[in-house]
Amino acid sequence: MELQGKNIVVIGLAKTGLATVEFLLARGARVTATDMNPEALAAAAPPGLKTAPYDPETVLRDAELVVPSPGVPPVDPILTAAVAKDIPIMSELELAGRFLRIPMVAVTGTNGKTTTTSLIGHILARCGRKVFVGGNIGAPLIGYVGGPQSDDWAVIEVSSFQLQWSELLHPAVAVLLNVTVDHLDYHHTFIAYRVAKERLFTNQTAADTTILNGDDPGTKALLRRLGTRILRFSSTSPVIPGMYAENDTLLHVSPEGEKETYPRSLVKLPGNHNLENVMAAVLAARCCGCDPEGVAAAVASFAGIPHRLEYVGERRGVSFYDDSKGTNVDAVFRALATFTAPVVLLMGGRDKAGDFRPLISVLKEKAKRLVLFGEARETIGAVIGGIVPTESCPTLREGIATAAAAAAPGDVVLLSPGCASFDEFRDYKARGRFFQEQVKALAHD
Ligand code: UMA
Repeated sequence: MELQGKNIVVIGLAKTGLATVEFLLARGARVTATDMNPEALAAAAPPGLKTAPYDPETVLRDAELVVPSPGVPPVDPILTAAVAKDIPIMSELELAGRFLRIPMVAVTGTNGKTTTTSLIGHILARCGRKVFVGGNIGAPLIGYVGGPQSDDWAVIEVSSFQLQWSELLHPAVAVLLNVTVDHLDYHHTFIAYRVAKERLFTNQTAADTTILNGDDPGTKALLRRLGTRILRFSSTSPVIPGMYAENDTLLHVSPEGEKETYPRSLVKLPGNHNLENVMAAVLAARCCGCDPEGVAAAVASFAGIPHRLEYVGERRGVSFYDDSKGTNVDAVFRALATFTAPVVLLMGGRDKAGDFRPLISVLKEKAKRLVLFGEARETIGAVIGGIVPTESCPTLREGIATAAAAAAPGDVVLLSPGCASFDEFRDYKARGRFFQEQVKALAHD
């Protein structure tokens, strides 16, 4: 793809936008950048970059290509104007994919992406492969493809936002962990969200591998459509070829019928959903040529990722868990389902048009109290408030104090917000760090 002299518009000037600008300028493109936040726009300083106000007419005047940041929704006025004017739109991932020279393992799904991506990276590295781990997990791929690309594999966490404007992306190994309702504020319908996720497989051929969740009802339709080497994983029933749980064992059966087993006890991460994430990661790592012994040792040494059901500590006999990364309803469901002790659940933040009704049964079964906080507290309260005793607090700080006071020895206090963090925090990490600091400051007795 020739970029020299091309007029390219970049929307959004945070992590992705800035890395994209740098890549494009280095390749001789004429780059105009814009951001709805005037401060971000004013702060953008790369030499040679032209900036423009957030106005479709001005920004798109000579545009030949538009690269939006992942957080820019399709209904954005500049994007809708670009569509109307037939100006091509490409996500940063799509653009980066066109310059990637090493094979890609791509991981998408509503929940578990970061854990699975990290684990695949961890296994590959422990098995002696050189690996770049990036994408939605942190470092944008565009920043990598501008460099020497000296790794064996790129393991990329892919969000539905990045797939929205993607056409030729071609992972050698593609993993779809699960699809449940999320990001309706961006995609508007569940179908549109699912379609975006499945765009990951569009360019895969018989030489490529697709790893799917055998327990996801949408997988059946995909099985009929895909012409790839398909492997499935399941925590409930045998799936061949693929990997499944049977009593204390995880069984892996290859397409050639070869069997290998892994003790279930290797998996240190809590919950059924993590068992699924581990099986998906093992399948991917085996596809990348890692040997079973190396894979087993790497899985056993993986302790999980921060803010994902992370154990924070114990205060007065109460265990505190930080699941700040649980920003949608399904994540809250999975987190709650993990515990056998009574849970005081902290939920809230900025609503993403989530449907909270699916939580009713698991709340009744697992939670002794619900503490709602932040901007979404009334919206959530209107749907599930009162299912168990419920309190409402304006901020997370007050929510934590209320939850700690309500918990008795033997209980769990779980922050699994089911919402974005942006009403009070920069991101879910800042929210998780705040929770951990507050918990550590609680009295021991
Ligand atoms: N902006 C606009 N117009 C808009 C929206 C935003 O101009 O309509 C501007 C903002 O003012 C801001 C910039 O765009 O200056 C922000 O862009 P962004 O939201 O795309 O954020 P980045 O910092 O570039 O981070 C993005 C991903 N963010 C989102 O998808 C919302 C990060 O994923 C990702 O780690 C990073 O690229 C590197 O790849 C975060 C995320 O929340 C973790 N992802 C969602 C999730 O996991 O659920 C998909």
